[in-house]
Amino acid sequence: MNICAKKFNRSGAIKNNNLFLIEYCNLLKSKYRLNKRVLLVQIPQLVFKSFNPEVVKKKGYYVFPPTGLQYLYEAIKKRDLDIKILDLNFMLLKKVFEEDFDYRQWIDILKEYVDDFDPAVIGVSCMYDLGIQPLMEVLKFLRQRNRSVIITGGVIPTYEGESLLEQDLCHFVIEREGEDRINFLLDYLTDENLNSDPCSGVRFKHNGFYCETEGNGGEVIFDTDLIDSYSLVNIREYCKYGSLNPFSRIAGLENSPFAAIQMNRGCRAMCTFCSVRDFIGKGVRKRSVEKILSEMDFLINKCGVRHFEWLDDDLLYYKKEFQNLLQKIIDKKWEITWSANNGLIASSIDDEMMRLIRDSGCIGFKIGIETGNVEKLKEIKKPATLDIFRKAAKIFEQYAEVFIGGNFMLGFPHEKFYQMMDSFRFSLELNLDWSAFTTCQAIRGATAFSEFEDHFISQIKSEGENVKNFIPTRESSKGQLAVKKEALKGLDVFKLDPKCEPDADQIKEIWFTFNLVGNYINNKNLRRGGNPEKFISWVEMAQVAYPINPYMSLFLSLAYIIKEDFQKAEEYFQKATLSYRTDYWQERFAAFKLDRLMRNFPKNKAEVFEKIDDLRSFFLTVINKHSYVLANYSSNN
Ligand code: B12
Ligand code: SF4
Repeated sequence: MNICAKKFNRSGAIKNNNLFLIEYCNLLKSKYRLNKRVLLVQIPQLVFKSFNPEVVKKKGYYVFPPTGLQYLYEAIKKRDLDIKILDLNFMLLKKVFEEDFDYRQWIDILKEYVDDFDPAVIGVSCMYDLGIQPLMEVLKFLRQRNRSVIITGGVIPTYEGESLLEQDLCHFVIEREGEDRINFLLDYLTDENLNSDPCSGVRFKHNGFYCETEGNGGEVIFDTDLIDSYSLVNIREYCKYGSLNPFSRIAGLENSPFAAIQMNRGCRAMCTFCSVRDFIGKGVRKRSVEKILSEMDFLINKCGVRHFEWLDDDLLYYKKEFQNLLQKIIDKKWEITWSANNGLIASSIDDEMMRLIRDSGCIGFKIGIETGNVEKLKEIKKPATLDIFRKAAKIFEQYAEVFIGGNFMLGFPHEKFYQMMDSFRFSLELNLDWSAFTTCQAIRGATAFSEFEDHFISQIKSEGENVKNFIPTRESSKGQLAVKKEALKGLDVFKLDPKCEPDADQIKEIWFTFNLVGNYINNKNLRRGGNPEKFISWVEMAQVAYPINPYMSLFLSLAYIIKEDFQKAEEYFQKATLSYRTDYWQERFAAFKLDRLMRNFPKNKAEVFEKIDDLRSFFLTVINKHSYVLANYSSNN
């Protein structure tokens, strides 16, 4: 069998004979006297720096089931092993929710679990930068405990494997998709050799050498269902302690279970700021419609699931199959809802697709737009043009029941202010239900950030201390921005030099202004003919994560006046009044003329429209004035 290992590190140490894998596994086997117990661990998905137990009580944190680990379980369940999944994120939220547990002691949950189960092999998953801190804490604890073989996988270990091995934080790093690789490794780590195909991408350090196995690329034939794995994941309970995103809360099923589901792996595109192509490989692999339907059937009829969230990066790629799936969902009359917050590709949406999307229970989705600047759109290799988005937005107008948001990013490498303004103006033009602006984050494996190696190394060295959130106000538990004094704020951001490249602090202020003006003052659902229900359901759900944000309360109050629910309107007005008393919010409200609105608060629907119209025309005048200046720069014009 061709099992060889090759050099993979930058420092030049080489071992290119895969017998070292066998040698290393034998060494570990004798050292740890391996039993048959395997534990797969999902780390917390929350940011401890801004953790707020009150938000837990309102189910404001993410509680995604450990889908990646469930796929691993399905791949290795045929082995003679006793396998368990520990979702530390779920356990932590549950304990805080039920027992007033001190969240800082979360590692104790793991301690207790491993002491009890005493697994021989522990696999730990980490999917993004914000997980670096908990990942390091988990690995340090497990290595100090020194009773198990530690394997780590997912996005961060894939790109930071060398560093994790160098610090002796684990025995193996498994890169990219894990199913085939973990089977290949278990052939040598356990006494049961199932002759799995050798795969590349299993890394380890042996006798001072960094080794990586060789074999096939580990691209998984992706057509399994996750039914058995749900015996290890109590999906019924997830909805009690958090949410997947505002959609899972909007579904209006307070205590009905939700689940995550996947049809395809990979994406047709290769956007420069995204790592999907590098991580999953070229092309898109799909699961059969039958497998997906049987998984859904099980989740609906055996676990009571009422809402599904698609995890796909390119859900619409297999258009015919997806439409077939949607039609079958309609025929089954399951009366479920679904959403796709991760984003759909606009060019695949036509009228027929939208009809099926709506009729099969979709309550909402996002489309990836990222930028409204023509040159940036080309530069980032987004598979779209502004006209494709315009065409899609036109179709969306006919499907007002579905909540449709656009994803935009601010602060691409070398992005100039006029390009950000193009995005903002385009978001106003498209007039979707929501424009989700986030700040661009350097992510591993994306070509746009190939020169960010030092930044990534510093994140690992600082054990995740300096990792920033992609929504700036999520960095503090009070939901407030902390930026340097010189950054222009409020309307002044429009005075920025069009050619300047705003720094990180300035981008946060631009984000604040775009979000407030675009999604609140200019929201189409707060205008005549709009649907205030949509605004209310989205913002009420989003507010769970920002309980003391006064502008959310203020605009919710206005939306309830439009709905003529004056009691609710008053409640939100009081809430806004209470939290707006701080210097921080008074300054912010004054900057957007919201203080005046608070003082002369509208009493009825007509007054709300009138006052919001006034505000809107004031802001549009400011924006248009600057658009005139920007016209000299932007290739959009
Ligand atoms: C659901 C999701 C989340 C969930 C949490 C998921 C989790 N389990 O932790 C939430 C909503 C919290 C989340 C948040 C973020 N996410 Co996210 N998220 C996803 C999403 C859509 C699905 C993940 C998933 O379940 N995939 C399906 C399973 C089957 O695949 P998998 O998890 O990759 O698992 C496989 C392998 O990774 C590997 N593996 C994983 N773990 C382990 C462990 C071991 C031991 C082994 C051997 C193998 C292994 O084997 C698995 C089976 O093949 C992915 C995109 C995608 N489609 O995958 C993005 C993705 C992971 N997120 C990403 C990012 C950037 C984020 C954010 C930082 C920002 C953002 N813009 O979304 C935030 C920050 C979170 C925060 N706390 O504020 C990026 C990561 C890219 C990168 N290079 O860093 C991705 C890839 C999206 C993208 N296209 O850019 N996310
Ligand atoms: S379309 Fe989305 S998932 Fe696909 S490469 Fe671009 S950003 Fe990534």
